[in-house]
Amino acid sequence: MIVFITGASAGFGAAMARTFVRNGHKAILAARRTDRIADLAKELGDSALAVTLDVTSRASIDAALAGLPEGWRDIDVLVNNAGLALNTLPAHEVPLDDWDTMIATNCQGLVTMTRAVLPGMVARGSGLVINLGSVAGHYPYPGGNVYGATKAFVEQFTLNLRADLVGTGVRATNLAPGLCGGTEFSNVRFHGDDAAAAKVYEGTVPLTAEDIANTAYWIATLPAHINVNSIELMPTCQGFSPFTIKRS
Ligand code: NDP
Ligand code: 8X3
Repeated sequence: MIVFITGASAGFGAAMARTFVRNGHKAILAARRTDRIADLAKELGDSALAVTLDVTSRASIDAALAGLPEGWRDIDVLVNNAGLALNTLPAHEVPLDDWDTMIATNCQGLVTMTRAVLPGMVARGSGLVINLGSVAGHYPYPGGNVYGATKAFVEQFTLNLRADLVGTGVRATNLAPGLCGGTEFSNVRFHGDDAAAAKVYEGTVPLTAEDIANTAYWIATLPAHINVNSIELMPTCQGFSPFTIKRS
């Protein structure tokens, strides 16, 4: 299989690249930090290809795909993993730029990548798009405002892809993890405040990037007649809260 992974310079994406290559597949490692993906490609050898990509730029997506060398163009699996949360401030205080960046990356970038790769999959009569959703797209929480909304978008877009793709042989999955540690997700969310990021995982046994990579690999290696529409994972230590009721 040829697997195109956005956001392969860190976290889930890097773990997925290692998992797919270790199992004998080819991985295209895409992200903005060229040095990171180049190092990872070097570690993984001839079965990995580093491609600089900013998913918020249509020109960057077009250039990345047009520049794929012979033998790397027929993408079997697209993992739309590039994404981020910014901030946990309430809606009336959070900088609007943070919202814009999340929408541009998690929604606009994801749909643009998908639209660019899908025609080849449909023409070949097979393929899989795995989109990284989140529990934040299923359950509201304070400060989740636009991040959660982008992930709800990802889930509904994925299900609507399924509606369009029935009969084409192309599959689509929303992979929605809960609390997951060992990635840069919270460092990015707190704009580089590493102490605040570390606090998120204090006293927990979170999911790991390897757990998510193994799940993506399982989905991608299921028999062709099985489509996982949506899958939600949480660490055992994570649960649900009751409704908040503000009493006078
Ligand atoms: P990381 O911050 O560790 O990795 C995010 C990746 O996205 C990086 O490789 C980054 O690369 C890339 N990225 C960000 N913006 C862009 C862009 N504009 N163009 C290309 N690549 C970009 O996060 P995780 O691995 O934890 O998260 C991966 C995905 O999983 C995200 O979509 C996230 O929302 C989702 N998720 C994470 C959970 C968690 O708890 N960790 C739980 C549920 C979902 P670079 O900066 O080099 O471009
Ligand atoms: C990441 C999980 O709970 O921080 O998508 O929103 S959470």
